[in-house]
Amino acid sequence: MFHKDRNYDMNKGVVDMDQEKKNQLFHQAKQWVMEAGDDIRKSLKKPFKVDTKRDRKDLVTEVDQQTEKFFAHKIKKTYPHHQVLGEEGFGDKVESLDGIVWIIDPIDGTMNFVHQQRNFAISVGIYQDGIGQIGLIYDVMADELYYGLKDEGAYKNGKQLDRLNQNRKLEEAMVGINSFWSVPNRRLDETGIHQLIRKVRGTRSYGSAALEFVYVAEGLIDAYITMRLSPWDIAAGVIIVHEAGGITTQADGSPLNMISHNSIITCNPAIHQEIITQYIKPKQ
Ligand code: 2AM
Ligand code: CA
Repeated sequence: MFHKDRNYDMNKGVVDMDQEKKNQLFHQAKQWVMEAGDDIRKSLKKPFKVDTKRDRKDLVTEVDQQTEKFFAHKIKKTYPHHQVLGEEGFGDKVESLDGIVWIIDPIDGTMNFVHQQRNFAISVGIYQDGIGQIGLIYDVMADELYYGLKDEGAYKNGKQLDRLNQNRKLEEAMVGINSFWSVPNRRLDETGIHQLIRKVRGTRSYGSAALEFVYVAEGLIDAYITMRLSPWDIAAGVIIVHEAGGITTQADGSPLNMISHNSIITCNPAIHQEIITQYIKPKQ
């Protein structure tokens, strides 16, 4: 079926997103992200309501909800045939990535938002038929906008990110991990990760998956390894990391599945295989 947002080739089926359409979508998405960031900064000037979701560590605030509603409303009004997959559930029940899907985390790093009022980000990934086209991650308090456009590179505040060290050795690497690895894990053997911690130069834990992805893209850390992330935690990040020359896979090296959970490693390609084969091991 012909679709007005896509280039259609009778032999190959759907091909790349039309360039003009992609530019237009990017500028629109960027404008909404900046507007949402402004609103979030304003919301920090007055008290806001904090609730828990699955457990006492899983936080949500009215600001998360308002921000997602803002995006869902704008997208639906401007692009009624696009789907929205958002963490707080104000989008659609997305069961397939056919067509254009906006995958949104209104605030990634909600615990940082609540406790620190910084180190959180808005994350917006735009996919067409399952292929990442545009990723935006906005560090709201630092006013740093990272974005990646398929086949056009990754950028931070307009400056291209293309300096991943191709000779990075594991001994010199900085790795983003979180404290889940310091307690027993059901699926993966944490002792492998403990050996990795001894091997690398240093570890960091920032509490926002989206920010850890862009730090990999920027080369501030060389890998980020974490368990069971949702599509909205990674959708924009995988595009930005890829466009910066990095790689993201499931922790066992298999390809990502963008409509379910993934344990992931996003990484400088120079150390990706070594980490997976030497240090990430399924539980016996
Ligand atoms: P969130 O802030 O949008 O919930 C924290 O280590 C990072 O992991 C954050 O990016 C957080 O996203 C994400 N995350 C995903 N699932 C989580 C969970 N069950 N508990 C805490 N953080 C989770
Ligand atoms: Ca969130």
